[in-house]
Formats: sequence, structure tokens, C-alpha cells
Amino acid sequence: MTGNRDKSQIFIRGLAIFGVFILLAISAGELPGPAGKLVKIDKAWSPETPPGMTMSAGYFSITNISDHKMDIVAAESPLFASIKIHKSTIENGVSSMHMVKDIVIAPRETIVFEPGALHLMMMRPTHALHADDSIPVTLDFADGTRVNFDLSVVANKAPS
Ligand SMILES: [Cu+2]
Repeated sequence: MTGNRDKSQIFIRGLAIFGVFILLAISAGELPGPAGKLVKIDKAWSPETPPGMTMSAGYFSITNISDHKMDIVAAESPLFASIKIHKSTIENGVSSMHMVKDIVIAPRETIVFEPGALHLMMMRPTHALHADDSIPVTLDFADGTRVNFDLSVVANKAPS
């Protein structure tokens, strides 16, 4: 009898500790800071890369839901050798693109990466990417925050 009671007490103590871990895990997701939510990312996509294609582009919209400015300084993905932030412009009817050093997002501001404008220029994919694949991307911010999200690969669209 005594042995059984000891076991049930240990079991209850175990449950309590487990519960504390769950509470910690839930609250960590809501705290501001590197592990918390500082930005919201929507409509993240990338065109298919046929075999032999050496570059692609990533598009998404990003909203700063923190109360301070967020400054994107770099991006990377395990599926591409390098990613740069580019901006396409049309001048005298000629489309060109240039590298952007960083993207500063004010609190509550949304910035849209889209064809013909800001985009992630993604160089040298590790393999051909097809519709419904996802591309994991990490954005690095000036304050050391890193944000991970996935670009969904979409068929029949060309990068621009
Ligand atoms: Cu580009």
C-alpha cells in the first residue's frame, strides 16, 4: 500500500512539473524578444526553378508588430547558396535591379516584397524546386533577431 501511494505521489509531481513546462513554452511564444513574435509574415511565395536555373526570387509581406523599428540586414536559406535583398526599378523603360543594404520597418508598418519591386534574390538553388515545395528562409535583423518562415513554391510564375 505504502509503495503504491509513493508511486502516485511521484506521478502527480511529474504531472505538475510537466504542466509548468507547458506554461513556460506557451508564454515564451508571446514574449517580445528573439524567441517571440516581432513581425508577421504573409503571402510568402517563390516561383518554380526548373532544372538548370541558377537563381530565383522570394516574395512576401512583412508587418512589424513590435513597438520598435525592425531592420532586416540579411537573409539565408539552406536551399540556396546566397540570398541578397534586391529592388527592381524601371528607368526610361529599362528594368534593372540593385542591392539594398537593409530594410527598416517602422512599428506597425507593412513592407511588401513583390515582383517588379523589392525581392529576395536567391542564387544557386541546391536542386530544382517544384510547386508545393517549401523553401525555409531566415531573416536576420540588426538587433540580432532571427525570424524563420517558409516560401511556398508556386507554378507558372516567373521571377522578376
Ligand atoms: Cu534581383
